[in-house]
Amino acid sequence: MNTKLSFGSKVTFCISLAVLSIFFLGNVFQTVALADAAEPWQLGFQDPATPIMEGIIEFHNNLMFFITLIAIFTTWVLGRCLYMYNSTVQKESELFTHSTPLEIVWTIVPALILLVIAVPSFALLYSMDEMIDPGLTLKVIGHQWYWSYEYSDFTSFDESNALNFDSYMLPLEDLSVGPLRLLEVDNRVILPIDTHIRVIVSAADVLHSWAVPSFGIKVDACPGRMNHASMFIKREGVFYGQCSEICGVNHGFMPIVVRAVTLEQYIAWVGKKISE
Ligand SMILES: [Cu+2]
Repeated sequence: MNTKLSFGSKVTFCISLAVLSIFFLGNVFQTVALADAAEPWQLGFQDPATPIMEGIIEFHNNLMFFITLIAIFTTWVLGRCLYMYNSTVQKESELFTHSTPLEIVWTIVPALILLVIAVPSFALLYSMDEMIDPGLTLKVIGHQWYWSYEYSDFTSFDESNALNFDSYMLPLEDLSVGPLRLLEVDNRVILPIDTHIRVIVSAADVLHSWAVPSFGIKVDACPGRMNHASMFIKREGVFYGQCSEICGVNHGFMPIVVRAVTLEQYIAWVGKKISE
């Protein structure tokens, strides 16, 4: 084989470059969401608001490194094979059929890559399951087709007034300029920042899923079963999510809106709510 760059090498090089650029496009041209909500043609993640979501994005970026390397390498190998195993290029067949050193290499290397990936993956997985001494509990119940929320920690002094409410999507005719279509609700969930929060999720009728991308939270709401998750919101803001389990005709119309406020504002809100 001559050392000059052959036509096949150029083709495989171009294909590798194309694959590489596709992988990079997804990361470089990340769209910046105006609110903490999904936006049309969004390619990247929404800005994280919890340490868990930060971890998820970090892990995603780590994986992208390996994925890019593997994609380029396998595309190159495939391209070379397609080109070289061709009677016009190679008249005479090579005689070897096995290569023990090569087989050892292509077993060990992927195993090592998996090992390198597994360590941060498990660390993240277990940290997501961790329940760190929650300061308050939010109970989320999915209904066809709205969410209801209970703040089980709070009742009025005579226990006649509990803090719970339903949260419906704002219909189109009630929307003014500003609120997001199909994402805004009549009653937002109010939660404090810098507090360990336990979220308990269940459903009253069919499967739903309570998901807020900026929090890195997606918990299935199963009838007759309590699922839980913990979160720690790091910044104030309004965070949008949607039901993420096909649950019937209005599945797309049961959004989630969480407003994260300071602890003082939160306490004031709770006081106002239970005295209503
Ligand atoms: Cu649902």
